[in-house]
Amino acid sequence: MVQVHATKRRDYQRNEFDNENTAITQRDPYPTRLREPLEEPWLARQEEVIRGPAQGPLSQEQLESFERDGFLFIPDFIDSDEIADYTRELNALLERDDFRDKDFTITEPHSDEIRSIFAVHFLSEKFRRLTEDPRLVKSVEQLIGEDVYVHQARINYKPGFEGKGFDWHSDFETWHAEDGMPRMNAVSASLILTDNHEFNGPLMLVPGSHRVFVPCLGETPDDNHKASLKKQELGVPSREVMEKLVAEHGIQAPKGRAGGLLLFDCNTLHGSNANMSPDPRSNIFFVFNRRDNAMQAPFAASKHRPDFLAHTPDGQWRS
Ligand code: 6CS
Ligand code: FE
Repeated sequence: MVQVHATKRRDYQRNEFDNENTAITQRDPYPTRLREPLEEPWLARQEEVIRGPAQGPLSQEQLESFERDGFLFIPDFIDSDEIADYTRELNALLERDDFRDKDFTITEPHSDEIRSIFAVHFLSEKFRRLTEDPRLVKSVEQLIGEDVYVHQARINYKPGFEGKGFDWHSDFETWHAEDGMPRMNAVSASLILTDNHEFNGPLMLVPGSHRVFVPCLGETPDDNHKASLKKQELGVPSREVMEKLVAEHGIQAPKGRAGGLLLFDCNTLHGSNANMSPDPRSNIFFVFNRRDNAMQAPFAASKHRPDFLAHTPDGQWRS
């Protein structure tokens, strides 16, 4: 158990909850959104990285690669007919004028180009069926264990020239702080529908960073998601910590043809550059969580984010 220095305990205990829904003395192994830094630059991850059955679509070598790096790129996961089919469905959602001014549709910071549409498995039967595809679900279950559900789904549509980047972050840090995800038992599956090359803002990841939790500074303001989904400025590691982790692990940006699948651990640090190329970078992004890791009270925010961002195991959602 990491000792939190007495001088910091006040801040650390700030994450304790004294409302009737949450144990008074809930201890949080992953304190974040602090008023001042802890002594340590990061804390140790407490959960195993791989928690599922060895048998399934992923080979032993692929499992070892995910365990080591915190991510795994699988080329040609779906074929060209499926790519065309899902691309048509993605564009059909992008063209829905009635979605444009809804809260689940996020536009770019300085234009009304659509950047993301959330809860797409509730908006599209085709995408809902994709979340049940055994090639995907069985792979995910080998990583986080069986009995999973979709915690979050989105289309990331990084338009040519306009698509802005995402600052370095751990998804788990946000999901823990603002949605109440207790443990690191979730994995993101990003199905790339356009070629991801070096110029259209491919995802960059710090291999091995999934093994440490980086507490971030800055208390969570109400409705933080309204800004963070456009440009995340809170819940991002300090440059000093990023320098240390990148010096130790480097940066990798899996690139590949449309149809590839990128699986990455909920806590692997990642970000992406702006898309300065003419080519869009579109992907479908499903986050699978273990049912026994369903959301609790937020660990570092005053209230939950809207339910298009964090679903419950059997939850329904209406646009
Ligand atoms: O806040 C979230 O839930 C989303 N934000 C980012 C930058 N990545 C993960 C997630 O989709
Ligand atoms: Fe992210």
